[in-house]
Amino acid sequence: MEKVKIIALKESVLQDNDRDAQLLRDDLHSKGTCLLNLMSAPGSGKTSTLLALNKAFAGRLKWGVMEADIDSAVDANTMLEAGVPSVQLHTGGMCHLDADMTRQGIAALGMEDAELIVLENIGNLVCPAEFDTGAAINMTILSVPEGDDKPAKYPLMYETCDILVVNKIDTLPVFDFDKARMEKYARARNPKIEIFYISAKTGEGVQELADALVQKVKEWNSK
Ligand SMILES: Nc1nc2c(ncn2[C@@H]2O[C@H](COP(=O)(O)OP(=O)(O)OP(=O)(O)O)[C@@H](O)[C@H]2O)c(=O)[nH]1
Ligand SMILES: [Mg+2]
Repeated sequence: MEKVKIIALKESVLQDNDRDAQLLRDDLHSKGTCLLNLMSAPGSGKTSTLLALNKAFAGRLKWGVMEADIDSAVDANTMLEAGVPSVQLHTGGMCHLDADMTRQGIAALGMEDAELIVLENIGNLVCPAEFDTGAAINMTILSVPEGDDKPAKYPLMYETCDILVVNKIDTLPVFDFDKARMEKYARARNPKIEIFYISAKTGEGVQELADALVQKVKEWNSK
């Protein structure tokens, strides 16, 4: 098995993260690379969704993944085994990545020709939403077992994101998850948020999400 590269990120010395994030976004854009920041609570299905997307992309995108965690190399190994170039980033206990940490990860991934780089951020609904990573697309996952009230309780996450993926819809029959209520809360925070319903387990809805992402990435890179 290919040995996964583990990078211990250094804390950023830059104070102005927003400015640094914009520099990174511009730099990636000039190279034709779209960065997608994927955020959610632990266990919502970030890695499972990336695996499902890999199949649904069907080779249409040259892409790689940065897996950020406090510890372990589980997620990067999972993606590598699926044939997706990946590195594991360790944040030294921090609950989010900022733009400079993201830049270190991109350098370690070493994919100058990537059309899409996904940052699987630390599982957390609060801290990651507070830091611009330089991503062109911010995407969050809410899984059905977490409950339909999360957009009301963690508003910044939904305000920050362009795309909301509701995952684990195969479990809808056993949870009291009210889609209309969830959408009302989410759109109250962010009227423009795009919502996709998927099951990373059964594959339902994944093709629609993959097609939308391919289109957004190509649009961003050719802008
Ligand atoms: N029933 C069901 N289970 C799912 C689905 N997607 C993921 N899971 C399960 O949910 C658990 C967590 O999935 P992960 O993909 O590891 O979640 P994650 O968000 O990457 O987790 P962290 O990286 O630890 O934050 C695993 O046991 C998955 O098999 C789904 O669509 N339906
Ligand atoms: Mg994961």
